[in-house]
Amino acid sequence: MKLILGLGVTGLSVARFFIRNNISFRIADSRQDPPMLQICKNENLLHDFYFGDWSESLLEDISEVIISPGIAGSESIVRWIRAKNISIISDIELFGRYVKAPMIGITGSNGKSTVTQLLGEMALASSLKTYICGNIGNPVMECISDDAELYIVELSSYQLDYTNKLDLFAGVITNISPDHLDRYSSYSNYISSKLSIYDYSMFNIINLNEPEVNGISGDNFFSIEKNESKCDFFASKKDNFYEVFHQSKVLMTSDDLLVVGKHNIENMLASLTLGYRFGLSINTMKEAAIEFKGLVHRLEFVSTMNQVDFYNDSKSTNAISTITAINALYTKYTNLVLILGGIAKKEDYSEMFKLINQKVKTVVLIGESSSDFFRHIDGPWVVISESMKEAVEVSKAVAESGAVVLSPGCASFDMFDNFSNRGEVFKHHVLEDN
Ligand code: UMA
Ligand code: ADP
Repeated sequence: MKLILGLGVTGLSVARFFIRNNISFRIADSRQDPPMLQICKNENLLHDFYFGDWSESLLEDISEVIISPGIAGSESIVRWIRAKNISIISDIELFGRYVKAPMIGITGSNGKSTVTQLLGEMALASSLKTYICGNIGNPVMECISDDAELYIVELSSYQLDYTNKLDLFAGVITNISPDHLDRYSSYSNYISSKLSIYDYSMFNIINLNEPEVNGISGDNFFSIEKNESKCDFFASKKDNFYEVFHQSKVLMTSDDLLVVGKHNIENMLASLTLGYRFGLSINTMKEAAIEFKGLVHRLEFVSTMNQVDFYNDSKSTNAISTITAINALYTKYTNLVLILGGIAKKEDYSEMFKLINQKVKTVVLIGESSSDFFRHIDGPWVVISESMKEAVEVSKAVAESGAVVLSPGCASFDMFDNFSNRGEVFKHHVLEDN
């Protein structure tokens, strides 16, 4: 019998698959009332189940465990599984056993979802029956389909940690910077987790700007301003914009795009290189890139009100993504207001504070990290707000002819359900007196 551990969206997708395929399973979650419980009841998926503190008896008669990515390897249940030598796999590995169409995998610290979505739009524009799935929020086990021609799968390090076998047509690491360090005993373990994608890829796609992938033998390469001759796609800054080259010819410039910032050029290069390796037409990819509006909550343009532009970058949950947002905006706006804070990650925020102190006019702090962050801000006007509503009101009052960006650099769970709830609340308050 199989054991599904965790009843979030991953556990639910695996349970549905097992029911459809007459595979017997037990399902367990350490929470008394896990998020997908009611749906499971409605769909009659619960036959052998247990909710509450982990117990070793859950492992009786179990031949394999399919574990949800949110359950850390340090949990007692994982230690018991390992001690008993029971096979433990991710939903991704399970998925790989059943799919027939090629898979492209995308991991990295930032930009995974953007690259996954953009490549997906390029493939869809090429009329391929494409499934965009994985950590992006669409569990892979919901996407198995006989008519699929391509799966584009976002892979988190958590999913890679529980994956032992997988056949990817191509894989990429967008970039690597410290993240999730509460889950890893060291930064180098986190890096190894990311690098493991290349163990499963037939073609390794390499970002030459990322030093951590230097030792990996690559098949296709991209970069901004580095090793042009080696690159399939390359970007270079000219005046105030970037030119994107394919085989020494300018394919497009950043001014052709709806998304902003150098990081989105990096994401574009990753998607183009993966698509090129897969055989998508350059022109179709270019058209899809030009039409790409970006993802919600990632430096998403919300509205212009009273000559102030508002951006929602709620998906920024680490220092580097806030640095990225400031870098993308400060040249355009001299009056930049930043809404920052939440649950700080166990990482070094000093570079972020350095940039904030140089480039941001006003910082509005929210959440648990407020008093700690307050001590590091020296230069901008800084105010602590108790709620998102208050933070938006303060920002509106000071942002004259400039921009307000919510780019928290922190997790959201002190004040919100998740990053998307945080972004929606922000947008609601931005638009409420409109
Ligand atoms: N949990 C328990 N007890 C359990 C099981 C889970 O307390 O028995 C907790 C976990 O510690 C975690 C939360 O519940 O805090 C959710 O974990 P989960 O594994 O049940 O999550 P799912 O609902 O299955 O969603 C997961 C991914 N979540 C995580 O990796 C935490 C989703 O990524 C992903 O979209 C989904 O599978 C589909 O593949 C979210 C995420 O935050 C968006 N990912 C991290 C990131 O992008 O940085 C890695
Ligand atoms: P991920 O799926 O890896 O979390 P997203 O595409 O969802 O990545 O973006 C998450 C955050 O990182 C957003 O704040 C976004 O603006 C920022 N970001 C996106 N792409 C990059 C990149 N290539 N480098 C740095 N930051 C990025």
